[in-house]
Amino acid sequence: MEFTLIIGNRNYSSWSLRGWLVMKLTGAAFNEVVIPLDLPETRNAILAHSAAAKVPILRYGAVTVWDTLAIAEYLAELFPERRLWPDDVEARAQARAITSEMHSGFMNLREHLPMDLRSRDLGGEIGPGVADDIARIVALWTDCRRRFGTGGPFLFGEFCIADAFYAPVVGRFRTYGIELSGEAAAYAEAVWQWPDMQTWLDAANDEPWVIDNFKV
Ligand SMILES: N[C@@H](CCC(=O)N[C@@H](CS)C(=O)NCC(=O)O)C(=O)O
Repeated sequence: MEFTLIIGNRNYSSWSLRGWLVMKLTGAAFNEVVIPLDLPETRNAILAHSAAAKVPILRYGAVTVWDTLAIAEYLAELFPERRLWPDDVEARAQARAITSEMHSGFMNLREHLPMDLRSRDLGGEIGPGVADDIARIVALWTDCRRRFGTGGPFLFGEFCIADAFYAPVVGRFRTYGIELSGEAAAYAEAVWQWPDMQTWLDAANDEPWVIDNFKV
């Protein structure tokens, strides 16, 4: 059986980036199917794989898993030896909490600073809601690094699902010129330099599609 991950454009699809980084953490080979977003044929192309009409989607034999958090949990169960969540129960609870917070929150950031990995100086609107989201994320990163990050440069030491979920935020901070300092700056740099992130960024740079004002 083979894994197939269906994703959107690498430059714009933040959920696809998260799912893909988690898939890479498993070390398993997988096929990638890219469906360009925001085109007249996009919806039907995604519907051919999942009635939820969103990417990413993971297929493995008879199993189809849609929604990034469900994909991450499924892969964590299939590959326990790869420790996709932190080993320590307290660290794991914190990792799940911040991953869930990303999955269901930060709506202002997502609305006003959409992911556009290869663009710079876009000057998105940093209103009070966006500023609150940024402050919350910086506080989370700093807290995780101080309490759980001794074993490496990531939130819980080694790169895990929580880092995959915040990787698009690292991209947004670059795109919109959000200045970071201290632990948050060092953490963002470590995520940016993560080899799988660099692979994704190179592919995003090479994509032909341009979408104005993509909002996810
Ligand atoms: N809650 C979903 C959100 C997925 C999502 O919103 N995906 C966007 C792309 S990043 C999408 O598929 N949009 C469909 C479209 O634009 O037609 C998840 O966690 O996977």
